[in-house]
Amino acid sequence: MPSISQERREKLSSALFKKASSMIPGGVNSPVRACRNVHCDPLFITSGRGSRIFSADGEEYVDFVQSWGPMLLGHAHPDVTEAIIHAAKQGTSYGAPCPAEVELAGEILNAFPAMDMIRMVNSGTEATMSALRLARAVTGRSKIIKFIGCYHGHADPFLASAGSGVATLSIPGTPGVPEQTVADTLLAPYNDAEAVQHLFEKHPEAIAAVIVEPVACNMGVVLPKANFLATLRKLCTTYKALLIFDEVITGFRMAYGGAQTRFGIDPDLTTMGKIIGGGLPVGAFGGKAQYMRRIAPSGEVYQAGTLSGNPLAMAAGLATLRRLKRCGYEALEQKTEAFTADLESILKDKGLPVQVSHTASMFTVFFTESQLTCFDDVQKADASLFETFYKGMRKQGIYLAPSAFEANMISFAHSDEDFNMALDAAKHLTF
Ligand code: KE4
Repeated sequence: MPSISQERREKLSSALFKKASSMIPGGVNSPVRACRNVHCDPLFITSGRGSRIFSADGEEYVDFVQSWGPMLLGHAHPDVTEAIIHAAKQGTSYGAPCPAEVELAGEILNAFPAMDMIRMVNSGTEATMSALRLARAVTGRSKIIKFIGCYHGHADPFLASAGSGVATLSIPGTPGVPEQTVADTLLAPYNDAEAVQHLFEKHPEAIAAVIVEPVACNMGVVLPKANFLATLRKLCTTYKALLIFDEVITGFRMAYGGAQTRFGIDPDLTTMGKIIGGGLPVGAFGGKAQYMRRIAPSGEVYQAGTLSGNPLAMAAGLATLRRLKRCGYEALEQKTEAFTADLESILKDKGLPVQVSHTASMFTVFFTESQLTCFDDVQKADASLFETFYKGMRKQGIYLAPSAFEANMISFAHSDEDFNMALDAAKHLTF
């Protein structure tokens, strides 16, 4: 890999971006990839291996995005690629049940004891959209509570002050979503259980569900305060609403059993994605049998998908989970803790207002010394310092999330060399 200080070439990526922009809105197939709020062109990536990715310009980067979460084993893990190749040689889709769906369902349900049943879909958005429909059907109620700055995919009901892409692009809600659709979406600040209590007191029999990221990752990494999640559990039980844990990111990352196992909270429904597909398009929603049986065709709540349970995606997910079961999560968390502590002190030594929020194998660099409990707090972070940080690290071969409203991801493939390269790059930064 070229030396830290040598600037990376990006011309071919920029040429590709120009061409893409004439055919694909914003030149990307998902907004956050466009690097708009750090005012630079995105890199076009041609391959990945372990902790590294390789650009169309022939440059190598230490990758801390890891496809926004799925690649907890790192890129092109042989278990996963071999499983996909093997499955592909049999065919790619049957539109009929296949054994791998049963196996993957079993692996996930074994790891998440709060779930009795699960339905595979093709993205996190499909998972949360379907879980919401189920909660509304089960309770006969329409309103939902979500938290400002949390992101649950781009289904209409959730696009009211969402985090992630929408927050990065500072679009409060979005055109195209009818007023009446978000009229039933009640908002509360993350970590504010009192606000949730007030909403329940105001609408005691109208709230179908509370949906929450058990660790907020889409406003950057913001941890739940002690008792926040437990209080949500109590309130949902008291008011007969369903508690939905959106574990699209935290599932199999916070622990092999996700955040719910780590925090000891028993949600009624769980939504998943990313890691369970090993990099292929998979989402899932699951929960107590009494609810899940209401999903068609066992029940009357319609939900469907041509490629749900796709054999290649199931093979990739199965290979990933089976390998993860043998991985040391605690050791990875210790590496993350050590790396983020060093990164924070390097940046602080430059006199910057900075904190590196982290948990498990995720981290976000916030250029603010304010407390980090909710979306208003993270808004105080200095965007221009973040841009300088992002660009300076990328020039030195360190590929970070191009937004302070995202979580950077560390995989089991990241080595001490990777961490040291990132720390050296940070040392070379000038602000
Ligand atoms: P997808 O539809 O993108 O598979 O999942 C939506 C989703 C649902 N819930 C949570 C907690 C999520 O984080 C996501 C998607 N995450 C973003 C990044 N934070 C995906 C990246 C992107 O939008 O390109």
